[in-house]
Amino acid sequence: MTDFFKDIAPVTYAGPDSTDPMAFHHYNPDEMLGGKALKDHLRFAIAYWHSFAWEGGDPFGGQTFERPWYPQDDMGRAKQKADTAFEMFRILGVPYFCFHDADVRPEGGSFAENTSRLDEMTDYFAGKMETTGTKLLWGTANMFSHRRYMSGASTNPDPDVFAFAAATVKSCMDATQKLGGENYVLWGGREGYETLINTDMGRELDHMGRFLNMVVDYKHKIGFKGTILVEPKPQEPSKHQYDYDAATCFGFLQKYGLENEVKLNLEQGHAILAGHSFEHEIATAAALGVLGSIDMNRNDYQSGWDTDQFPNNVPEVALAYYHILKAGGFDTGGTNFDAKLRRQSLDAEDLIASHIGGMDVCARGLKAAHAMLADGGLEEALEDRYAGWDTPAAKAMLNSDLGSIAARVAKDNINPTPRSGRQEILENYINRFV
Ligand code: XUL
Ligand code: CO
Repeated sequence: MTDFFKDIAPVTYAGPDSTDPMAFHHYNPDEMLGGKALKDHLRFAIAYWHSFAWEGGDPFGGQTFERPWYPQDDMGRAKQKADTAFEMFRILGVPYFCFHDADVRPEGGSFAENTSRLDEMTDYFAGKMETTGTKLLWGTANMFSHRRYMSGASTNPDPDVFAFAAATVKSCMDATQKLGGENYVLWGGREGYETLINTDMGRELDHMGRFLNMVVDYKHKIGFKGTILVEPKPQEPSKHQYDYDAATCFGFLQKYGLENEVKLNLEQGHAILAGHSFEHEIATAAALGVLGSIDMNRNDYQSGWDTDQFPNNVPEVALAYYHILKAGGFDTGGTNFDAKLRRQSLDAEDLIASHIGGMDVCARGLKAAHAMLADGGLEEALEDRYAGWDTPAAKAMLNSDLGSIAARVAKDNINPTPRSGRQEILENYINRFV
């Protein structure tokens, strides 16, 4: 036990009419929705990096938070940080967490020292996971903060950096496997370029493809049962990232023969940076068969940065879960709060309240999505809109050729009549549920 959260009691469900700011109003973990408990639909995870490792800095100023585990360069304080993290998981009743190696252990002087520190910390985690029941949604390697990665990890022009990155991913996959992680994530913040003037893009993509194949080979070698996930993002920190968005990632996976091995971890803020909506990215991944997991947050629409704020827009979240439910819900994936406090939110209470709000918004969105699907209004509209394709002539056309189609259009004098897309009517329909 730490005294960081002092007298903050475990958060319970108080219902929508409660005014208690430290209670859930919509997230009732055991409430059943379509034969499945809310907690099993949503599979919430807390991001270790934002809640415990990030110190409140922004590009114009450093640390604003004061935490008993700072400075984060000492193994004793790393354990104190872990004690606090597991305390928060317990208070919130969140079933999962996610971490990078660099979030949980201080940087060592060598790969060997990094690995032994990571091992020591994951042993420490294992004991805590055993007693609290908290599970690992995914593990990952931070291959973007240290200066060695400034020109990329697997895409670095220096093969020694490729080697260091490969060794690091191996150690992080081992750690994830040891803790029973359900997925392993690769986000390539530095896998891209600052300028094309000094970049051999074709070579870098080939190296990244080879690297990911090695990750998949290693997964099979160690019998890791989880899913390998790539997380798309168009830019920031790199000017351009190769894993730009879901569609770009799918093209990359296909080129390197990995489309049946690797799925996507989609993040709302990254979708916005790519000029998409979150539901666009989810629907794209679902259509391509690579929907894996989500990082839930929101961006400030005016700032143009990846501000990683906690979600608070129910209609947006509802459409995201609508597409997730339509695709059959999560398998190994879940809802990871890749979200951080604002740098003025200094208090322990802020850490808890931010997650309460995020979990409530997700629960409301999920319930709205489920109600829409149960009502079936959008599905009926879709069926009606595409009904013409159910006719034998339309089906046959897809197996025919331009010449025969042209002959049929001329012979039958086919002259299409435009029909309304009924967008406003459907938007009004959705508003009944959110
Ligand atoms: C960065 C981001 C990362 C990944 C994991 O924008 O989303 O935190 O989720 O490396
Ligand atoms: Co993320």
